[in-house]
Amino acid sequence: MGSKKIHAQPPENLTGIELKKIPESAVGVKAIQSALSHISSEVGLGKGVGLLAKLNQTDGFDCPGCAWPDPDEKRAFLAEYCENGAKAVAEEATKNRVSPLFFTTHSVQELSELSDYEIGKKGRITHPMILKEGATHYEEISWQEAFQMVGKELNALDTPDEAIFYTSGRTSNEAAFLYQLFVRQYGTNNLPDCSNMCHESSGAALSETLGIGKGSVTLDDFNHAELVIVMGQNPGTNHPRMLTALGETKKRGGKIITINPLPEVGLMRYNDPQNPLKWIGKGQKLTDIFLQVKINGDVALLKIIMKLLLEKEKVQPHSIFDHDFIEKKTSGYKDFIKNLEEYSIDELLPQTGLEFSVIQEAADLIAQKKKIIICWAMGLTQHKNAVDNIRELVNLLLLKGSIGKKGAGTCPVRGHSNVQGDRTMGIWEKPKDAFLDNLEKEFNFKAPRKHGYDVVGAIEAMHQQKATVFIGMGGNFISATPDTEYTAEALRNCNLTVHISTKLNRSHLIHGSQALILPCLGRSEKDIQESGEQFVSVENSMGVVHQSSGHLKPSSASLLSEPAIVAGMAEATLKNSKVSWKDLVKNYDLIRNKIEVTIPGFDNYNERVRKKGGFYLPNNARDNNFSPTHSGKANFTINQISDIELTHNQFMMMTIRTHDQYNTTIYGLDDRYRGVLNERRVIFMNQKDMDDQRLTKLDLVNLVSHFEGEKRIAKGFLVIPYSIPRQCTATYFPEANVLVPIKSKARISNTPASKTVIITIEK
Ligand SMILES: Nc1nc2c(c(=O)[nH]1)N[C@H]1C(S)=C(S)[C@@H](COP(=O)(O)OP(=O)(O)OC[C@H]3O[C@@H](n4cnc5c(=O)[nH]c(N)nc54)[C@H](O)[C@@H]3O)O[C@H]1N2
Ligand SMILES: Nc1nc2c(c(=O)[nH]1)N[C@H]1C(S)=C(S)[C@@H](COP(=O)(O)OP(=O)(O)OC[C@H]3O[C@@H](n4cnc5c(=O)[nH]c(N)nc54)[C@H](O)[C@@H]3O)O[C@H]1N2
Ligand SMILES: [Mo]
Repeated sequence: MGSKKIHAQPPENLTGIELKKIPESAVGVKAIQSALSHISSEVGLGKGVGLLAKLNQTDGFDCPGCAWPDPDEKRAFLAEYCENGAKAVAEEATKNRVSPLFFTTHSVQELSELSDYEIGKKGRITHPMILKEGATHYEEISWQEAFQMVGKELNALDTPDEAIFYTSGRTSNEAAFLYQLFVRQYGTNNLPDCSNMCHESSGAALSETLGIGKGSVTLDDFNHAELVIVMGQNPGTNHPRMLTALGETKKRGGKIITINPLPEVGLMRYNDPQNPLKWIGKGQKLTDIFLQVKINGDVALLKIIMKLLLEKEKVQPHSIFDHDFIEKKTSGYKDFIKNLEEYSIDELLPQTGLEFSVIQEAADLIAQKKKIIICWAMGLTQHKNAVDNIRELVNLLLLKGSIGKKGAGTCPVRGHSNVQGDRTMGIWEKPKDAFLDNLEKEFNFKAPRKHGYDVVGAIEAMHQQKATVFIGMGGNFISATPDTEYTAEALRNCNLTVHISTKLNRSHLIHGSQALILPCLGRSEKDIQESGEQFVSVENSMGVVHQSSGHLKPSSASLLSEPAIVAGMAEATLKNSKVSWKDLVKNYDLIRNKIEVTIPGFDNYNERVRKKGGFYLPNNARDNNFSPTHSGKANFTINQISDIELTHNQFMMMTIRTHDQYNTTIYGLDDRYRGVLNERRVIFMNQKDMDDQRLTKLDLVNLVSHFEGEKRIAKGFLVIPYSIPRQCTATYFPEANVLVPIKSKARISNTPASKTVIITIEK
């Protein structure tokens, strides 16, 4: 029995596909029905509706779904949630429990045969658990023993750089600050986080060009924008509350251009969730011009658009570009224009896969507008030239002077609800010296200066046994990372793997010689410490810091809060720390006081975070000030088009999310907005490509990825004809992660290129 394989990948079996007509608009009655059905099956209807009433209200808790901001002023009762927010809450507040008895009756191997959907549905973990060396089952362990074990293993390493401290993006500011402090006092900057796989490319591009790694717009800017361009993003599923903001832009006469290989339903039309009279019917049209670009054709497309603008500008100088802004605020304009002129439209066009006329139409619209917002997400950040993608869109905004003024700017739409806050708190493998100086001064220790491993670096280090302890603050490392089998080998090389988690996931099953699961409170739950009930704080995608307090009774009396778990590990590990970890956890105001003195922008933190709606952090780009860049100005940059060359029979594959998942948490098996029900092992293809490959609808195929002579295979996917450009395909992650090579990543940001995987399709 013990010799049976432990599966790092989800099972290959199919679940019974049903294809449905693709809906015409997003949200509406179906979404409300779906939300209520998830809530009532996981939580119970009465309690569930009570929970939703607290979601994203100023006295309630922050939705664990996405990082889209809440309105500063008006918040409608029961309206500041969305279908997928409701599902996220249902997952956390579920009635189901994973108890010590559950682990006694299910071996690790047995659990690994389940799908991620089945694993997730097992529910909330109730007690700290240990998997002893050579054991087949987890067993209960006391918190004290667990902390001692972490301390013992960390102190046994030759150097602190042999330990990895991962963070997912749900961790509160308070927990994140303590965690990075613990890790730096222990002696390393090995603090990779989910950002490394997410918006790292945005951070890198924006810091270089605008002097701040965050976006510049506020929610109110959508009320003033003349044009919003949405690139590489599927908000109908992943940021549904954003549709309301886009609806506002439209109501005030603004236009929307969408750039995406897929006609994502939510972006085309939607039914305002806050206006029940509009829940039925065809809904409001959102997208005015749809550019169905080829995967990774964005730099080429932006270059064509800017070339067309330049032509117009030459005909009528000062009519299109904002020369006043360019002269006063930017650097590198001349070199940029010179480089742009070296490209010909004929050479660029094939990369986009588009008709020239539709690009011209988009350029004509952009030419007329002065207040432009560009929004983007993973469709731009997860390519080899991802940083180029984002720098290139900044070029467009700079030409138009569309930054640092009302109704205009950059809007990288973040994923995890506090991923931006975690970075602000110092969860970063490449900390700035000024930040470390502040920590040293306040806490009286010598902070490590050598940069640490990011996610890809950490996997490689574990694979080479340069790192042998892995600690994960939330997240699901094995299922979120690329190259599943390689990463599994890396984790199995460790002496100890530790996961601080709310729910069971596959990362608990792909373990080092010994493993710990440390179960923590979720967002929706009451957090009581010695001084009484606590709240935490988070930062949304637009730099608003606000509080979040849970209202539910914790799902088990044995859970600890994330700050308490960090304090426990720190006390057991650090012998000479001058920080009184236990005291800080008694009252989170004390942690916030420490944040205030070490991180700029948090003056009077405790007072301001208690104000309704919280407060905005400073943002130089929003203020039209670009002095933090290397040139002291906003920088034009020269960027590279895609260098991917497909040979005959090869396809580009992007790995995306269904409507029924939150990253690796699978809420259900449907992708309603793409008309696919009850199946995740599918590949979307262009019908003409299917014809060429002699494939018909629902044929079963294997996918083989090709990278620098290496091959990886994922078996058993059903082919679905879909509206997608030629030579482009789409699959879902985590199923397709096994195909993403560890070495295939973005220049500069090191983000896995999980949107451009080169594959062949075998029948
Ligand atoms: N319900 C729900 N909400 C979520 C999440 C979730 O899993 N579920 N995840 C959260 C997280 S962590 C994140 S980062 C965000 C992710 O939010 P998204 O980035 O919207 O998520 P993806 O499913 O990766 O979708 C990528 C989109 O980019 C398009 N795309 C792919 N390649 C290209 C390209 O080369 N060019 C262009 N122009 N488009 C391209 C795809 O067609 C797709 O529409 O959502 C957050 N919110
Ligand atoms: N191929 C491919 N791979 C991708 C992506 C892609 O588009 N394609 N997207 C990437 C992106 S954008 C991201 S952000 C990463 C996501 O990577 P991760 O953040 O690592 O993954 P999640 O699935 O969000 O993590 C879910 C787990 O977090 C735990 N959890 C939930 N809430 C809490 C909490 O409040 N506290 C604690 N301690 N734990 C909690 C639960 O145990 C749950 O199982 O995946 C990346 N991977
Ligand atoms: Mo993300």
